[in-house]
Amino acid sequence: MTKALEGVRILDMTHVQSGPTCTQLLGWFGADVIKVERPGVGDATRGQLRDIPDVDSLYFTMLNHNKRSITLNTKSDRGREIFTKLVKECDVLVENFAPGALDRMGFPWEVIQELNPRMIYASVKGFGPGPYEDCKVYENVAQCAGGAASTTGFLDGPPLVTGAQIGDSGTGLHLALGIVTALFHREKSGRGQRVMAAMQDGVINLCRVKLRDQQRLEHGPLKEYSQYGQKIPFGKATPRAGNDSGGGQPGWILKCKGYESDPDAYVYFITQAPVWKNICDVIGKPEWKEDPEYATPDARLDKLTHIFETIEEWTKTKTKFEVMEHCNPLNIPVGPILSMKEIAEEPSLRETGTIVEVDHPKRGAYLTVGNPIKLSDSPADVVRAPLLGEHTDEILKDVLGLSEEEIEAARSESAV
Ligand code: CAO
Repeated sequence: MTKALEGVRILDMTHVQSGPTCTQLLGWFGADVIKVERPGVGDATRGQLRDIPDVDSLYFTMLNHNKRSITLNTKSDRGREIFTKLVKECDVLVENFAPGALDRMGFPWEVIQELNPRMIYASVKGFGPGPYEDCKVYENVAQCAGGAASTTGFLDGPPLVTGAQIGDSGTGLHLALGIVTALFHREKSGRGQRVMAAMQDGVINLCRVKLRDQQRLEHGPLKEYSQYGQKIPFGKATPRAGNDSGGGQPGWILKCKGYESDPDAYVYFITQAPVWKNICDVIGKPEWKEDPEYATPDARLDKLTHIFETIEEWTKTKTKFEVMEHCNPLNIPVGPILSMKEIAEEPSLRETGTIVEVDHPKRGAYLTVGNPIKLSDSPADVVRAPLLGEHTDEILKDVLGLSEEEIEAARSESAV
């Protein structure tokens, strides 16, 4: 069975997290991803957060599956020559260097376009054009500058960053969509184009509902936020909402049986309006079904804290999985707070290929996250990340047609 992106060749100049998540996705869809790394150094993450001495870190291996690695010094003359050939042979160039790095190497967009008019040149940068365009950016900077941190956390605490890597992996996803869209466009136009995804923009996109609330604030308090019922006045900006649901159906995180010793014995509970009567029955409050103080969503808005405290009295008598068992048949939307340990051990996630065990020649078996996007006719096989320069000779020979002598010359000049 052919893969969706088979035949598409990616010149992967990415490093750290945002860019590599993008090219890993393209690799899962079947593209030939050629990861270019500095000789002897490679992607900095190979050596970061190592759990086993002298073995590529999980940080690197979990972000670089389904790629081939070539080492190439793109700042040497011979290296630039080889890189120029690669530009001509590839369909997409992806990079997430600090602003201007590729220009300084001698490959601005204009040069790339001239070398290969069909080339799609895709970049992640921290910020788009404007006052911060020259800044280097990491995950948490993007979360802060994109509005996520100011709206995450509890009302009486400082801004909080989230564990979900919305700045890096989130922007990698955005960029991947931009690339396949540009590939689709190229089918009609015959030309490549420049694709840009700024991490700040990606986070703002994911925080869209918070900009919604910012504008709603001008017309009165945000009644679905717990602080409304707690009679805490709203300020000028969208506040931190704790565990409030963020949608039209109020929700909160509630303690379950064992919470005293298990930090993850909690459940997310949504008081969805259409199943309110079922909720009243299950928590032992049938009188709330007809009580005008509780019977309608509007009447409940100023009592959410009390309502969730009452529901919690019930959830505390059950494990998070028992809460699921009781609520799911009644169509009450609830979700267990799963620890990473529970996720790693969950059999159904192994079966769908969302959690995959991979074998690595130096580290042995490790777990990774497979492709979360499932295509029926193009299933993703997860292939271990390459060792540094593992495919240098193979790529120089098969993709560029270099002879043994030419490869040896490049090696003697430390270009590869
Ligand atoms: N051969 C020769 N030189 C190479 C090379 C190669 N194969 N690959 C990279 N280099 C050079 C680059 O040209 C650059 O050199 P100059 O500074 O002289 O132009 C240098 O290596 C390092 O690039 P960098 O500045 O991008 O790396 P950094 O570690 O200092 O910064 C980061 C890292 C992530 C802050 C920065 O790349 C960045 O802001 N990227 C854009 C935003 C982004 O993607 N951030 C998310 C990263 S994941 O958290």
